[in-house]
Amino acid sequence: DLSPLRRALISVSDKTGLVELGQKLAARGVELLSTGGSAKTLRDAGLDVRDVADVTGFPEMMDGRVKTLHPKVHGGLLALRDNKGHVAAMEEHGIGNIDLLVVNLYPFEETVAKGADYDTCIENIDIGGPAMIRAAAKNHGFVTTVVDVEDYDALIAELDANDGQTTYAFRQRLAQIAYARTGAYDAAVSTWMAGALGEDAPRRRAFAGTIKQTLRYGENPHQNAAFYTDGSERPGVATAAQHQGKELSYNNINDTDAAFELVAEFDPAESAACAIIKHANPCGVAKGATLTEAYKNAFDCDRTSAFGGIVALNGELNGETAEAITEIFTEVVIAPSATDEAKAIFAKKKNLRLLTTGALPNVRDKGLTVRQVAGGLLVQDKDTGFISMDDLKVVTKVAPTDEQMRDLLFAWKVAKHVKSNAIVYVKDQATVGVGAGQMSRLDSALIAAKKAERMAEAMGLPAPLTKGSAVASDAFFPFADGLLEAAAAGASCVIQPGGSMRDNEVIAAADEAGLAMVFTGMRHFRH
Ligand code: 93A
Repeated sequence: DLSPLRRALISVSDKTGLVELGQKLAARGVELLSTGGSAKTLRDAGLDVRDVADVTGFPEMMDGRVKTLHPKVHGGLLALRDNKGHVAAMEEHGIGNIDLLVVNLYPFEETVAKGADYDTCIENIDIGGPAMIRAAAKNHGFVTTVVDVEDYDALIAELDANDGQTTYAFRQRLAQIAYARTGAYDAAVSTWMAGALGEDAPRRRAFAGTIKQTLRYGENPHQNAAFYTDGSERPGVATAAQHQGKELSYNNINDTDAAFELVAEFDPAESAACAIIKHANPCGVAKGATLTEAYKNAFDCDRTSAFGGIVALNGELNGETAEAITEIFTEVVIAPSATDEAKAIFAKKKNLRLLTTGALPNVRDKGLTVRQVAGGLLVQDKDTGFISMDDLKVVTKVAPTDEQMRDLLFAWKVAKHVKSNAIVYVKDQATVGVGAGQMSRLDSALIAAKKAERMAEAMGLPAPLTKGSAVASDAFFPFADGLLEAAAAGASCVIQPGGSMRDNEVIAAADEAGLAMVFTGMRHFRH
């Protein structure tokens, strides 16, 4: 898989390191072809260089807009060296192999950053450079492509290590970098043009995805929005089939995703489960002997908020569950599949959207999350953190019973999907109070307990369901107050990461209140 390196084409805007690279290549007997400015720099350093114009038989023209766009260049980059037809074509048309391409592009991004005028930015859109880079990278079976000054040293090291040749693995890695560069380059051009167009900019922008749908609007009606797919096959809102109802909105898509990713935490082989989402937070999550029971238990956590919510199920939607869901207004239902009976029941509710995905996603699949901030992107691994019974450390005098342990682990799974600060009360495999998105952990504990009280009143229960519940906190309790609030609400056991400076105080408070508490050693912030 070694490829010899006899001829190089060098065409660079940034001349840093150019002479040294030229010298090292020349010393290895590599023939150098080059464009105007690059050729001059090399020649001035005393190197022997052949002009591309000499190869093509055409002068560089139109202010340099056309200099390398020629079959003698592109044929030399694209020809398969082991293909008889390609070799014959090269012979017939006098095309020579180009084994190495060194290009860095017109400094479009820098030109924009300097605040240059429109026409100057346009002139700095490189055409011939990306064309050559894409051609050479495509032919990485034979051709080495360098698009970055910072890779010159690696190229020389590679030639030194392989007697003047390059390995396939090396060329493939450089090809991948090459396409990252041309992709980012065109994305920069598109982003700049969108800025120039301002209000009139079409909603199609260059991102790492493919546009699936322009949306009616974004989070609010005055915001334009679009939905992009990233090409992954992950079962979920982007790949789901929609069976009925109007187009999903931006908020619907976001909430449906939150609902389905949460319900996928629960293995359908173990138990049916349901998650109901409002404003990206769960207002009810439950397991059940059947999906209908799971739905009803989830609904009972917060009947008020469930109105107009998004429902996700971890199994096939059947007629009975469909009937139960249609008792109140629901925006979207998402499930791996749905029976004909369920579809027929939903068909009568024209505002309800039904999505099926074919399967549940694997919540342990690695992936990235991306968030935009002013001037940049925040990219991180998806939170696939998982805790099992063996990871838990009992820190209190009393240990949780098996039943409490099951509720604690359930609460912990839900807390991972609640915006921080998250406090989740669980009783009998169903949430009974969810406190989300507060700036203080104490407030999340208070709000969740208050909601449980209101639900108890509405349902005519003698005491809120938080009595005897398990409570999860997505991050450690910095003080004992949040934990004491949970105890006051009737919680009997606690799951939290631990790791606070005041862990001892918090553990002492738990012991005093007779609570059982376990530490996970892992937190689940979600903002
Ligand atoms: O205007 S271009 O898009 N037309 C071309 O045919 C072409 N070929 C190479 N720009 C072109 N280039 C670019 O010229 C290279 O990508 C490189 O950035 C620059 C090097 O020019 P010089 O060697 O004349 O300084």
